[in-house]
Amino acid sequence: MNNTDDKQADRIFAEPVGQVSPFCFDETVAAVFPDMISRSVPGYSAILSMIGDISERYAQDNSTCYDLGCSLGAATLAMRNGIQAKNCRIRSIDNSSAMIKRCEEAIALDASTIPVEISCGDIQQLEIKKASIVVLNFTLQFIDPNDRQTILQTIYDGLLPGGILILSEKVHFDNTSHQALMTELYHNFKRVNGYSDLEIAQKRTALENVLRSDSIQTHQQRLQQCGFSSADLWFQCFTFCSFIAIK
Ligand code: GEK
Repeated sequence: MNNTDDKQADRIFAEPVGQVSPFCFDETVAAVFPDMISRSVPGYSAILSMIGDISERYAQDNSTCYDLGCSLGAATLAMRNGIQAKNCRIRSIDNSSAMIKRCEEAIALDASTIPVEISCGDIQQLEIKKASIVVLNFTLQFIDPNDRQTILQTIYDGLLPGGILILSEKVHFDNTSHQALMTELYHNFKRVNGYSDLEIAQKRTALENVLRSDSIQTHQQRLQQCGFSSADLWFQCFTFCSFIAIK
């Protein structure tokens, strides 16, 4: 992906701060985002690569593919380079202007001719129409849990028959000892990737009440309730997973 080149190092939580502010996707985060997400989400680059492969298989002629909560456009680029169907377009949206500015720059550097419409806005206000692929790559977790069923239903209704939703999320486990093990392994992953215990702790505090995870079962129940004919996990590492739901 072009936008993971020349990564600026994420040191946002490296120094102790008295009071940790709630996490937000501002310019400071956008500037280090490729480094932050690749060192914080196990399997992130593998998921992107598979989104490219899945797009090759599921993009339909004369349809739109959506990247909801696109950040710097990594999944947009993966889809754009995977799609083989004719007359496809991509709609990418994020409500962080700092992300969208950098996303536009990254897409402009990409050689593919598939049209991409990038906009700054709330995914909850977006109309989804004639969609063959919708990607929510680690975005739903930032939406109010009370609004999640509605947005998933809007996506389902806007998908063409045979269309798919790729939903990647951080999840939690109801079994306390399994949750503790997954958290420990995850923190170890972050340590191996160069984050200190202070950075891990401060980021965790910043994400409290901002990233609200669901269990795998809750996600699958919601997807079934929308009407998806299947909703299965295709990726999981610790508390990070991705579902493919087929209409
Ligand atoms: C990737 N998908 O690299 N409307 C629009 N955007 C939103 C909203 C909303 N209501 N809420 C949050 N966002 C990307 C990574 S990051 C995941 C996605 C992470 C946006 C927010 O601004 C941010 O850019 C993105 O969702 C989540 O494949 O940082 O863990």
